[in-house]
This record gives sequence, C-alpha cells and structure tokens, in this order.
Amino acid sequence: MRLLTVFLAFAFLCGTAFALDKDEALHGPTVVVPLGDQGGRAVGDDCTNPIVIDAVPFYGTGFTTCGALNDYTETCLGSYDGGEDTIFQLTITEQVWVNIIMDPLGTTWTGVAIDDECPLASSCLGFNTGSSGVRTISQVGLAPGTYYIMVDTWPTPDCIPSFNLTIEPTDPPPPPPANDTCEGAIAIERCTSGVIDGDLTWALGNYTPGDYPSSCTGYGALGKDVVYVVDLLAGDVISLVYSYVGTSFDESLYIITDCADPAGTCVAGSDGGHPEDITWTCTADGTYYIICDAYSSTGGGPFTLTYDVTCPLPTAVCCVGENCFLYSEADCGLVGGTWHVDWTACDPNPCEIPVPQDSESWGTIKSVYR
Ligand SMILES: [Ca+2]
Ligand SMILES: [Ca+2]
Ligand SMILES: [Ca+2]
Ligand SMILES: [Ca+2]
Repeated sequence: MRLLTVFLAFAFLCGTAFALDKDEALHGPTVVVPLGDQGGRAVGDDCTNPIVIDAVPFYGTGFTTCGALNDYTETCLGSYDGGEDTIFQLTITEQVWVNIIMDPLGTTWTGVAIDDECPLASSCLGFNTGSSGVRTISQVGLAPGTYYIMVDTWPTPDCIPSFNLTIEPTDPPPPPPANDTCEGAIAIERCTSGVIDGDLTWALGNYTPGDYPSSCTGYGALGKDVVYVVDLLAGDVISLVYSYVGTSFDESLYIITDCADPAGTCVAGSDGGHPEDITWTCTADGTYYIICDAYSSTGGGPFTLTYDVTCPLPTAVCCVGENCFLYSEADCGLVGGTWHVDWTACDPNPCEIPVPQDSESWGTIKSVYR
C-alpha cells in the first residue's frame, strides 16, 4: 500500500519523461551496456535472487554492481539505469520513514531507486540520481510490505566497483506548503506589485511545463513546485522575477491556464539563467497560474518571487471640440479635452451633439418679437 502523498509525488516524477538535456551535455554520449541473461547468477544480480535486507536500520558495505549484469533498463532511473544493476529486497514489518543512502565511493553518474515491485517500474516510490557524490532518497514512507532497491549507473561508467548502502529511520517530512498545488494557490492581485518569500523545501513536484526542447521554458521541470494565481484582463502586463535565496537551485518559471495540462496551456516560461524572469502581456481575460518550479528533481529551497502586474489605464471618450478620441483621463488632459468616463465609443461621435446656445428656439423668439 502506498501510504502518503509523497509516494504519489515521486510516482509522478518518475513517470514523467526525463529531461536530461542539461545533464546530457555534461555526461557525454551514453554507452550501451548489453543486457544480461536474467537467471540469478549470483546474489544481488537480479529480481530472482536479490540481496535480502530484513531490518532497518541497515548498514552495508562492500557491494558492487560490476559483474551483476545490465538486467533492467526501463525503470524510473531513466538514463541512470543503463549500466549493470544490483538489486536489494527490503522487508518492512511496521510503518517507518527512512533515508536510503548509497555511497558509490567516488564512482560518477550513479542512481538508486526504491519500488514495491521488481523489476522496478518506470514510476517508482522514490529515486535519486546524480553525476557525483552520495545518492540519498530522503524521507521515504514505507508501509509494511516488501520493497526493492536498485543501484545502477548511466554508462559510462558501466558499473560501480564498490558502494555502501545505508537505510536509516528518519522523521516524517513536514506537510507541503498550502500552495503546493493549484488548489491552494496564493492569490496575487491585479494592478499590484510586490515581493513574495516562498520555499520549495517541503513542496512536492506536481507540475512540469513539458519536455526539452519544445516546452515553454525550453526544458522540463521535474523538481518541487508551488503555485500563485492571478486574474488578468487582456492588455495587462505581468512581470515576474524568480530567484533562489541562499542555497542555489536551477529555477524554472512558467504561467499556465490549466493545471491539468501545464504543457498544453503554458503561455510564457523561463529557464534560461539566474534569476528567471518573465514579462508577458496578457492576450485573453482569464485566470493564470504562476508555477515556481525547479528544473532538477533534487533541487529546490527558499526563493523570492518579485511581481508587477501593470494594468492599462481605463480609456473613455475624450472630446476635443467636436473631435472624439478614446484616451485615458491623463492623456485627455494633455490634449485639453473633456473626458467622459461613461462614454465608451466614438461611433457615433458623441462629441458632435449640438448644444443649444439659447434656451428658446427661433420660433419662440419670433413669436415674442412679432
Ligand atoms: Ca541497468
Ligand atoms: Ca508542488
Ligand atoms: Ca515540477
Ligand atoms: Ca533555470
């Protein structure tokens, strides 16, 4: 049973196409490691003969994927499952939150994932990948049951000569912020400006603007995200600057109209540098969701969102003599006209209405003096 929403978030992330564009540039060409024969040559080689872990905490050293063969390549690890892989089986007897820490002891481009089935699915309970350093799947909630942990690489390297695996209990994470999803989006008012302090630390990853290179930011955004909402009218200009505070992360910023279809309804996006900024003129009245996201599935912390929603000044009829213009009150004043806030059109020309010079008609005047 998948207990908590963190599971769903991880599943969403894992199920989304990997946006490895930025990472691919660093990694270089992917080497194809031939698939191994699945048959349990040795303990840990594959799902039929995993390394069994029957208690948490667990501290294991001296494992390797070298010689374990490349059995699985269609998992949530994406490009990071192309190397030889080692499988662990973990039995949980009572609900626990754990950190899963895999130290590849210097080997680069490694990944670790956990799922409740083996082979691990393309949508799994949790994973962590990276070009260097220790891999950590943080604060995974596990209900009683059987789980599988897979360790793999994005070749090259084809395998990890030696790694350590730690599974330690930890505290459950705080709940995500209220504006983690569109349902709790924090409202920004039209025609205002300001600076919002936000934090992705405990947010979940619910949205992505699409895939490289066609998305509105140019990239996917598999990281954590929070949402702001603003009602705009056509002609409004919204300017946003989205910047991490303190610990850096790769910001991704975009505006959508349908939270069920971010990729299909994105009207503006930015993932080109730091900070990210958008200046966009609204083309249709409506409700717009601003997604403050992170490109990487492992990034996201405190940030500021600076916003400025400029609303066009209302225009109305400005009569300059008998000539009619649609001007703002200020512009009408500049040309010496008379501004009529309730008049909205120059056709027919409301400025041409003849104004009687006298309260009496010629007929009345003639009858008086005759
Ligand atoms: Ca593999
Ligand atoms: Ca979120
Ligand atoms: Ca995201
Ligand atoms: Ca960025």
